[in-house]
Amino acid sequence: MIKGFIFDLDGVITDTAELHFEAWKTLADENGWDFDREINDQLRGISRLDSMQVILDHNGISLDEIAKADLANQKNEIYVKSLDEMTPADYLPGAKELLTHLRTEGFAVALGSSSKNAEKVLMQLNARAYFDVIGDGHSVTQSKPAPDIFLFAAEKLNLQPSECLVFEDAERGVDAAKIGGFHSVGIGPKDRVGHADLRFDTMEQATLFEVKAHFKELFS
Ligand code: B16
Ligand code: MG
Repeated sequence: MIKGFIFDLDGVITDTAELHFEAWKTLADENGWDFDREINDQLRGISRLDSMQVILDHNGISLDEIAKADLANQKNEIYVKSLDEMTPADYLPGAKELLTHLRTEGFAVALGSSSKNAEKVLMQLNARAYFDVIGDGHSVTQSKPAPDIFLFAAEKLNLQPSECLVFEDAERGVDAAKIGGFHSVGIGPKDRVGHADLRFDTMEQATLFEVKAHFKELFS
């Protein structure tokens, strides 16, 4: 039976991808690196330091851990500053409605994000009250596709992975859910999240009615 829902943040609850892109682009321009939307798409769902590594590899640059962390911090400062502009109007269409519906139906709800800025994003959206448990970039060390963040969230909800549905917009996020033994809902195009148990193009289509209809036997 499905008793809990675990949501990724960026790309599922709100679209911070554009803000991440702008912050990485600023850092890349300052350092004369090549960086475009194609590279940015590879950063979806992976941690800040792993993202930094992808960008450095793409540019054939090798740096020590301290220099890498310093650059990643610079990017983070730009990104965090841009979060100040985020408001409760910035949910992805359908996300707030689904979270509200889950609350009224009494499901357990957790966040399972790779971001270390998840609390700040939830605060800007005024979304904290929708979540019983916050799993974020501070909760585990191994980032997606390791299933650790979702296992952490399920354990805190006192649920088994088989009792939870994970919502993800990243290929590696869906990989993580599957490796962990969770049911999965992919948000986005087939070539990115087509391996999820159920897929919607947008969160607006991902209503509780549709989800229940698909996983009929798992809802009583
Ligand atoms: P931060 P998610 C991920 O969030 C983003 O998709 C990814 O692009 C970002 O690098 C990562 O968080 C780390 O974010 O720099 O704020 O710690 O999709 O797992 O909610
Ligand atoms: Mg995401």
